[in-house]
Amino acid sequence: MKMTFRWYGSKHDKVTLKQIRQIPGLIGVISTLYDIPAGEVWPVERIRALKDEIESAGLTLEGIESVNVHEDIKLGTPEAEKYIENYKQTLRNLAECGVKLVCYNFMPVFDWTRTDLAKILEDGSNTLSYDEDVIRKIDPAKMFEEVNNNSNGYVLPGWEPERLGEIKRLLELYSDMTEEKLWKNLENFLKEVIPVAEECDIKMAIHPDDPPWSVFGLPRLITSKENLERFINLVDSPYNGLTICTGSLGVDPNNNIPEIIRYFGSKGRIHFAHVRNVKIHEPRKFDEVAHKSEYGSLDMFEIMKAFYDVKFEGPIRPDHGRMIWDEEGRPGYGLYDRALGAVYLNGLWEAISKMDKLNNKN
Ligand SMILES: [Mn+2]
Repeated sequence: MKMTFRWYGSKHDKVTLKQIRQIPGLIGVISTLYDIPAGEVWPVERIRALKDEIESAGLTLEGIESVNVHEDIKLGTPEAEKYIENYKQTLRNLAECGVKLVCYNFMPVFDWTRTDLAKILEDGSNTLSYDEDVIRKIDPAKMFEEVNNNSNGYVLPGWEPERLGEIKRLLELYSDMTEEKLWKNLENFLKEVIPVAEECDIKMAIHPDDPPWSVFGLPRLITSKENLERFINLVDSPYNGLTICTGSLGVDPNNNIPEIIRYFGSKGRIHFAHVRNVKIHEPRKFDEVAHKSEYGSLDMFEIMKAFYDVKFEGPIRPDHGRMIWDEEGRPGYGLYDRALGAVYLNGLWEAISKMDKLNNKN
């Protein structure tokens, strides 16, 4: 595996490439052109400039997270075709610059959803948190406003303020959307895009829905082992793969994460991994916590062992972190706690690989 860090670009991230370069064991970043709206073609010169900037800081661009899918594609409107063509062109342009991995998601309207962006934990740090009771009581547009008012001045992915006016219209458009229709639209997207990804040698890695259940009555698909299996079979190509996000899938206790990693990893369909821990307090009520196993509901040793056992060679990144040491920044994406996460995961990996070699000697 290759340990990486998510970086939003110098205009959109307080964390610098210089800081990332100094985290022990970090080799590269996962980045994006954050200001390009979903549906538009990414210009080659912009991609190249991003790559050059990262490389001159002594890091590599290990992949893109995300190239967002336009809502019209998810809705399956007549406009979808145009946006799919643009998506393909973006993949070609990325390939021209040597990009080999693209992460994306297929969640309607809302990207990841939390009900508190700065819940205070026992140790005084703060973190992202989710409580289904809040979701049940709140109007989605109101929630959208609150997220924007509490994000320390940062624009959160999927929660761009210019979308607020659109939210009501979008929810209206999705009012008769069913899971099966959404699967169909996802299949149409993949049938168009995966052959281009194959030509371009770009591994596509869908991110699970976060949280992995329906929110505000909108259908969600990438939620369980069964649905991941259905997904990879929509287009049976090694380029049609997965991002395993342990914290997204892991808040549903029915999802056995090490087993999921072993199953899809041995099929060669995991191309990217987000590794973080979550503490489930009761069904559909959880906090994001420090990476170390004892703080959450996931066994990080078992998770890293599963990646090791399937010989996972793709990029891994620590996922969201808490805000610690009085850091203020983009919720979930501060420097310190994510850096601690990266080092901890690297430590587990070193121990697992050395124990394995030791055992094989005896
Ligand atoms: Mn994730």
